[in-house]
Amino acid sequence: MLKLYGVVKSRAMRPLWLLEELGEPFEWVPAGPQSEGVRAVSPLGKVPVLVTDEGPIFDSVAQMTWLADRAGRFTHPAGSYQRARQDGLTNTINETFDAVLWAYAKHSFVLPEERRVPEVKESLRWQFGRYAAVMAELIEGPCVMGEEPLIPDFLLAHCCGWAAGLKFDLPEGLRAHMNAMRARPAFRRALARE
Ligand SMILES: N[C@@H](CCC(=O)N[C@@H](CS)C(=O)NCC(=O)O)C(=O)O
Repeated sequence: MLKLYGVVKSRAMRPLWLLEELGEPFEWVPAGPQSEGVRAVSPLGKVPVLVTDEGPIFDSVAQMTWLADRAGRFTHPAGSYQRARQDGLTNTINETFDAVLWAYAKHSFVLPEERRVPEVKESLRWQFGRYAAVMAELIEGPCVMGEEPLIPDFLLAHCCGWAAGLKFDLPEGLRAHMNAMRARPAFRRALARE
């Protein structure tokens, strides 16, 4: 059986949510970054780690992609033009949302205090605002690529929840998308995990 290591308040929420959407049986192993349990399955010590019969998979987007491809759900088929567009959106969200939020977190509390540059945070907040405005325009509606949610929808909704927690401004289009995604029963089930 699949085993997912992580904590709800981390990027582990992404594969956790997708597993709930898919109704796939899995074992949830609540374990924080750099904990002994996580380091036993990942040399990076980062969460999430998805342990499969064939070995561990690192990185939340790789895990979501693998789960979606296997199930043939929440994704366009690999090799299709639509999949290339989908991957373009996924990678763009990673680059413009995840990377900016992560840099903000690193300079807030992740890095050792003497390595933090708090001055960069205002610039990151500004960058996020610019990217958010563009992303809001890219949403075809109600989901990123039309009617049905795909991997970039889960990623975007997760990043927007993260941003909202940091009191970043979210354009109305992104807030509406996030709220609609978070109203899904699978999200509520994932959130209820310890
Ligand atoms: N790109 C990776 C990033 C994983 C990551 O940095 N996870 C954070 C928690 S959300 C972590 O484990 N941080 C601890 C560390 O960097 O040592 C993913 O999407 O899974």
